[in-house]
Amino acid sequence: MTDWAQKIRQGDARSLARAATGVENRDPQALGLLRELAPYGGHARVLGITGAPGAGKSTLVDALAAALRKQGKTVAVIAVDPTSRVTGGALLGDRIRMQQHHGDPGMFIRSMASRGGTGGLARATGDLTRLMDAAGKDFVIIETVGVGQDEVEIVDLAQVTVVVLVPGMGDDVQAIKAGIMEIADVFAINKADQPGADRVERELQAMLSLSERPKPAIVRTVATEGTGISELLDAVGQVSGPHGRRAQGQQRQNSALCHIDHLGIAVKNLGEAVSFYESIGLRPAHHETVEQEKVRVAMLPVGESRIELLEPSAPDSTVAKFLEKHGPGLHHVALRVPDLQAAVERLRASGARLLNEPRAGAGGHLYVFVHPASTGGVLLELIQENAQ
Ligand SMILES: Nc1nc2c(ncn2[C@@H]2O[C@H](COP(=O)(O)OP(=O)(O)OP(=O)(O)O)[C@@H](O)[C@H]2O)c(=O)[nH]1
Ligand SMILES: [Mg+2]
Repeated sequence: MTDWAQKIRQGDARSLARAATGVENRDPQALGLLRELAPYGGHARVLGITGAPGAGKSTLVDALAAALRKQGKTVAVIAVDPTSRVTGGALLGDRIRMQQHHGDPGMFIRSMASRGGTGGLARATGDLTRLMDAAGKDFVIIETVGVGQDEVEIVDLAQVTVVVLVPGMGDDVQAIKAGIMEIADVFAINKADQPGADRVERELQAMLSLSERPKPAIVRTVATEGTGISELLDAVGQVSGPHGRRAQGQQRQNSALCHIDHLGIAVKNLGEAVSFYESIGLRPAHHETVEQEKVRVAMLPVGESRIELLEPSAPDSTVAKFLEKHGPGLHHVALRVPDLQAAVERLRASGARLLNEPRAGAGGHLYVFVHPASTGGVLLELIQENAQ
């Protein structure tokens, strides 16, 4: 691991700030660092906070971050302004916030304004989010104004999206972009200290009653006073926790589409191994010798999956080397995925180590191997059946 990456993993705030700037500027060295750190990611909860200009998003993010810090959680805040409407005032506000948290190594705050280009901001936000995740931050909070396409993309990064509404919007609730309404997992009615909170809530309820999807929670907040913040965090937890709506939906979707195709087990003696599995009721569906891999194979169906017993047919086969190094045991796990090319692209983006380009095996299936260093210690084979 490079020195830079090591420092970031150790929580060095200065190294992280330098990396964030490099990533924003698409500096090749920083992007290399991002790839190097990718295997450490995947732990952070990513929250999106979106809403109209001046709704109190920054104040709310501040209050959320402070509450999380009190719980001992580390937090990164990314404030994004895709509309280029950032005035001196808004930037000044963000600067004051940064001073408040100055010196707290568990807190990282970065503001990004559009530089006139389109699309680039969503990408930079994604990269910055991955950097913060890999650096070990428990929460990444992304603040963005809910107006355009960029924000919808930015909010796509979030596991949970909070849409901030305020009293006085009245009928304007109807006018809020349908796209933004659709992405809300939780609604915060902020500035609930001002008249009209009841009315916005009624409008919102009425609008949600027309929708088919599960009802998002509605939480009233007064961000300036810290009121409703713990309720908001609870509502967010309901969505993103292991039993949350979002998590369950994704799990169902993923587990329906992916299957364990087979478990590959390296053995010294195929005959002995087969007779063991026969003694617990399994039967080999077929035997073969794969010349290319220098390996003899017995496939034993187990429900929808199989156990693949592998015995080297030559001393220089990879399985023989595996046996020498590790002894007999689990050699690889093979997952069947619906779209191998898409999986490969996601793996590449996250910096995973692929051992080969996707290639076609006998029978027309596509497969790729992923190095154990990226998968938690076991060689992973990804397979797509019937890939024409
Ligand atoms: N009365 C009241 N004022 C609030 C509340 N929350 C925020 N404000 C005020 O609303 C103003 C805008 O707050 P910000 O947090 O900067 O709003 P924002 O949505 O981040 O604004 P932009 O980033 O410019 O879109 C500030 O003056 C806040 O002090 C609240 O709950 N009640
Ligand atoms: Mg703001």
